[in-house]
Amino acid sequence: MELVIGTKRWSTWTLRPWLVLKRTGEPFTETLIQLRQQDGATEAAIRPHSPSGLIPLLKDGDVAIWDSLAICEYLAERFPQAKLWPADPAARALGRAAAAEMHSGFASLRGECPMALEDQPKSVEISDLTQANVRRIVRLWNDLLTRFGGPYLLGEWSIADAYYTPVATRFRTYSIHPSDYGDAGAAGAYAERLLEQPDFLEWERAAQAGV
Ligand SMILES: N[C@@H](CCC(=O)N[C@@H](CS)C(=O)NCC(=O)O)C(=O)O
Repeated sequence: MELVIGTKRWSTWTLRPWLVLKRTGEPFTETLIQLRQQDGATEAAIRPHSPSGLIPLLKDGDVAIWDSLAICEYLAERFPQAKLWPADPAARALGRAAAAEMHSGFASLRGECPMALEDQPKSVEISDLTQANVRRIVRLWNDLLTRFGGPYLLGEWSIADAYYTPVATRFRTYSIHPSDYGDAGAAGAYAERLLEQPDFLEWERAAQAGV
């Protein structure tokens, strides 16, 4: 398999399926596209790979999948032994709802606080809309951590945790403390846990080396 990814410092959408693919334990190659190049160079680099002009893109034999969530679902079906979703249908549905809410939502947080793994933590003023996004995420994390008992959203690590790992990096970079948004500690500890995962640390090391 080949996963087309973007600059590791900034690319949240390619980090997510990369984390999921790592969990399968299957061999894969990475093709790295430099994001934010001038004069359409990034678009030109992506086009030969992706019909949508966006990455990530997973190539597996003659199949090419061009969306992060579709890639994760494909991997969950292709490698059931990796248990990327829980066996229980209700837990799986809640995990899918959490991942889908991230995939289609939180535009204010995403726009105002882009992932920047090269940056030291800094204090920034965030808008009311972004604060509302953070409040909702903290609530969602708390609800699932309480329901399934942690340490991850559905108990065991799943695709839902891959979806929120970039959020944990944003909380760290922009000094957003879940305790300021109604968290008694579980959501903050969860965010730290995501950032301690060996696969994430591998990605982060590459990002901090300038990739
Ligand atoms: N909803 C898409 C979003 C993909 C996306 O926005 N990818 C960014 C990179 S993180 C991209 O390809 N940007 C193109 C560009 O920067 O020219 C997904 O989940 O795969």
